[in-house]
Amino acid sequence: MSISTPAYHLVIGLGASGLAMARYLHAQGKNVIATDIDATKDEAVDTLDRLGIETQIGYHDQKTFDNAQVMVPSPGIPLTSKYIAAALKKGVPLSCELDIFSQANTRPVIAITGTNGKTTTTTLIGQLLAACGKKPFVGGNIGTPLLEQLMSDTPCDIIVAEISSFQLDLSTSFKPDVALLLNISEDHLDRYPLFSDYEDSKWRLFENQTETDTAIINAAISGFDERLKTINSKKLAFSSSTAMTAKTAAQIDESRIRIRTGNSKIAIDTNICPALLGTHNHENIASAVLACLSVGTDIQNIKTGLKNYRHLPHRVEYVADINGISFYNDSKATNTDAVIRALACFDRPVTLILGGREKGTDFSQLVHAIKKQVKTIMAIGEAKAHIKQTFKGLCPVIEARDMADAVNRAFEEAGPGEVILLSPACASFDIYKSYNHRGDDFKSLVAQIGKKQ
Ligand code: UMA
Repeated sequence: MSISTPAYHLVIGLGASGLAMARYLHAQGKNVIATDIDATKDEAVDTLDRLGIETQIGYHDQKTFDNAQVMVPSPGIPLTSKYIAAALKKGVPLSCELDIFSQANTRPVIAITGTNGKTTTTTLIGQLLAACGKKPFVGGNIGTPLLEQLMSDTPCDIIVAEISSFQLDLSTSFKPDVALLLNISEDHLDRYPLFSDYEDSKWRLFENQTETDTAIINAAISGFDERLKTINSKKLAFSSSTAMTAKTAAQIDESRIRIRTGNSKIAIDTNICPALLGTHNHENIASAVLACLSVGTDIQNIKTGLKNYRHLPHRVEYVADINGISFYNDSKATNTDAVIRALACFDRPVTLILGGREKGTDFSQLVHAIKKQVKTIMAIGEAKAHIKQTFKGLCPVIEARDMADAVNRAFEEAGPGEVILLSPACASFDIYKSYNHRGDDFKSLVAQIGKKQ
């Protein structure tokens, strides 16, 4: 880069989000430089080369950061990155995918955040809106960057966006028409110094909303009443655990979800959607129905959509029954709260495969659920010694060599009528490329056992 380089946007990170940002900004006539610390980003570099976008790959150059007109980091890159922090000190401003999207988007947006269930709820809302005759674009943290919608010709009349705390940290102008906060529990404590920092980040989803917008919030979230006072939009609460109040728009009990909209009352059977088991999923259904009603869709079409819902893999996904033992893949459970929710789906003894790369995980939060339901723990990955140390007094903890060893030994340990559940409470990156990769490995190992029987 020479001194005479014209003003440029610096896109930092060339994963899904960064690549979409670089392509979009370039298409808008911006001068773009893209950088990624990883030298193996060949595919992304090829794409950008073809567009004539300059790349700096395998390193970050502080001068490139300091001289940028604007830095646009990918959500996975913390602002404490030494390059970003130094450039911020020099006054280089930030932008992000959410804000760039918000400036250009003209369609209504339903945004979903929460520690757990956001991908399920996002997918569910997408399917329910489609059942109501809408043409939703489903994207964001779920996998397809929101900017892809702006670059696409596919007909779309509403955006359904899964939003992470990392994305909210970077954004200043995101203003969803309907915003859902499903729950908040400990996660990402490797990135946030305090749990309250993570909580603050999640509540920022409502920051720019006005009275014409809608906020849909789980009333059981700690600090609910206080936080509500800071929100300007119309508030709809849902809950499976707190008593019904004037603010409650959906109340969930074992058999029914009761919805109040204006003067009308709607009851939905909790068994309406066989793929979504457990109270946490009934909360997801309640919030999704409220979101769809908020954008003017019809309850009969929503109910049809619920009956036909196709569930996502890797979320308490039924895999197989072999010799009376049921296998479930919950590889997406990368924190303790998700494991507690998964265990709550079963009333049978569970052999639990737990472990991977820790994210500041406090395993002791699992003690109660493990005492209640888990027969044996198969500990895997980097966390296995920590897991053994935490749970050895509660149930047998076997340190498995790898996933294959864990699955085979779990099959030896479990008996007919029992469950083998992969629900790791950890990230996958110690062994796998992603939670999908880990879940697929689990499923293929189960298939191998099935073939041998
Ligand atoms: N990188 C650098 N410099 C650094 C650090 C990283 O260049 O100092 C590079 C890496 O080499 C890599 C790129 O940055 O090439 C990765 O960026 P990223 O982590 O933001 O990943 P993306 O592929 O762009 O995916 C992101 C979201 N990832 C994260 O927030 C960590 C995806 O969510 C999201 O689907 C995607 O944008 C599209 O919006 C994933 C996720 O794990 C599923 N999210 C977390 C979660 O759900 O818990 C928040």
